[in-house]
Amino acid sequence: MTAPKPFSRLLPLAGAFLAGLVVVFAAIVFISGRSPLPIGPAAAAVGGPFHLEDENGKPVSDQDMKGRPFLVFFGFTHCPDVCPTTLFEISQLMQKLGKDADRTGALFITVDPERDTPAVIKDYLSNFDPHVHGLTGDPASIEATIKAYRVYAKKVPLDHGDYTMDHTAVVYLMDKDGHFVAPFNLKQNPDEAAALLRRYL
Ligand SMILES: [Cu+2]
Repeated sequence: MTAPKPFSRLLPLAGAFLAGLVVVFAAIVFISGRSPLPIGPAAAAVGGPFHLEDENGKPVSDQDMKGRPFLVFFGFTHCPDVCPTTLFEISQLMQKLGKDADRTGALFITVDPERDTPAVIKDYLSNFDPHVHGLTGDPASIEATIKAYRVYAKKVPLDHGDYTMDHTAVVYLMDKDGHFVAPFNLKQNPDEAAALLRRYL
């Protein structure tokens, strides 16, 4: 008669434990729709502190936006179509908001600080609603802001030494506390867009 080895008695237990782990892991993957392993809190975060200057050369930081919901859009003044279209749509939205527009904000942050000085941005924004403010800064501050918003921006050389910029065209809706809510859809009817933004006042 031999006594069962302790190890072999543990095997079924270990098996059950491993099976349990697999179930938990599968549940997390199912719920989140992606592997739980590589995701930290930082990866999900969009936005954060920034220190830039507006079209009048006045310093503007994320703290100045506290207390009102705002839209953030990255672009550049030499942009042929996406930026002017988006700024036109934001202007329409601001007009729909009427007096409430004063309780919101819209930031056009340049991805091309080399050419987009405050004066250039000021001139450019004169075509749009005055609630839209343009931000620029030194290349390092712009780079940090681009990173914080998970924006893609890349210089693309053109003929004659000229260049254009490829860039993310997402409009970010930020709440009163400066937290990212969701991408803001400007392609919807302006009344609906205004109603959506009013919900965050
Ligand atoms: Cu653009």
